[in-house]
Amino acid sequence: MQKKVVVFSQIDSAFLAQLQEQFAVTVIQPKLGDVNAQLREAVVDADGLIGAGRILNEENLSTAQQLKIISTVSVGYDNYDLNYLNKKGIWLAHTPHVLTETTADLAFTLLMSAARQVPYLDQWTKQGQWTRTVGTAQFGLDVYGKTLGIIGLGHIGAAIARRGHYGFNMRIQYTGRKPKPEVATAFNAKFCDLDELLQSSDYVVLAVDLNDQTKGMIGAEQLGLLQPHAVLVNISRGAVIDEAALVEALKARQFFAAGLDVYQKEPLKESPLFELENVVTLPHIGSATSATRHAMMKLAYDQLIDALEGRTPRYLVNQHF
Ligand code: 8YV
Repeated sequence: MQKKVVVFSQIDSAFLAQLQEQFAVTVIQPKLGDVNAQLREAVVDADGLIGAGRILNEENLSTAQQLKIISTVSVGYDNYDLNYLNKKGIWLAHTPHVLTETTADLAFTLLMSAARQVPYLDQWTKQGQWTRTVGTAQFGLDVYGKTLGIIGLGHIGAAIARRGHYGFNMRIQYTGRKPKPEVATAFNAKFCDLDELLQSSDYVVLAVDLNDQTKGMIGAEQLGLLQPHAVLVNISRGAVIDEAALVEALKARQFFAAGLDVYQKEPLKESPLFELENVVTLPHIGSATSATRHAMMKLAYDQLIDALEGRTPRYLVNQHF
């Protein structure tokens, strides 16, 4: 019998067409209303799910009778209830590596943009405010040779460290669950605890997964440790920072600026952050280049097919039930 696949977010039309050639495909359509109700109905006889950006848990998966795999088009898997998937023996495959360099590029884009006030000065120039040579309000901060603190030296964190070390001659320090000498040695990176990192870095980049340990790890107290000239960049997940505390700290100009790609609630349609000049706000585009999104989609597609054809996908999050 033909297998059934549920596509739970917008995906590249060429991949969708390939899926439709081989499987019975249901595409979840937010325009048609209650997405969870659509999911509950669609997953009943589904063998595989593919997509990204949707919370999948007992509430919308409990009707599934024969679900083998969820293939997420993302490296992060905080949207999925792993305990539930493990209990049900449902595989979760994700897309590491293919987005590492692209996301590290974006971390540096935010770092540089915040340091040199790029969005503010772009607006300032376009508004015709450049009537004579710039003054101190338009000055930025040096990046070259400064201290870069990375929270989470995983693949993406290490790619950021490499850019800082080789490209900008930065001193690298990092924090995380444990020291990683096998990664850190190449960048001469020093392991330190979170407080020390916040107190002594010129640039702080958050590159951790979202989990119980990292949720809310940067609150008012931690923000208070940043140096007045520091720049904070978040390319991980919004919930790692207490956003209300961040807004207050930015309003009070406790540190120089922030560069954000992720937020507690996405999409970010309105926010006090929009009123602030010392924050650069991007719409969660860490991996969003054409080439990388294509590579992520291809990897997710291949892993879905692997599972449906009886092979074990390469990048399973929950291999052992
Ligand atoms: C995406 C990301 O959010 O891979 C991740 O974990 O945060 C981004 O690349 C997105 O889900 C891509 O589909």
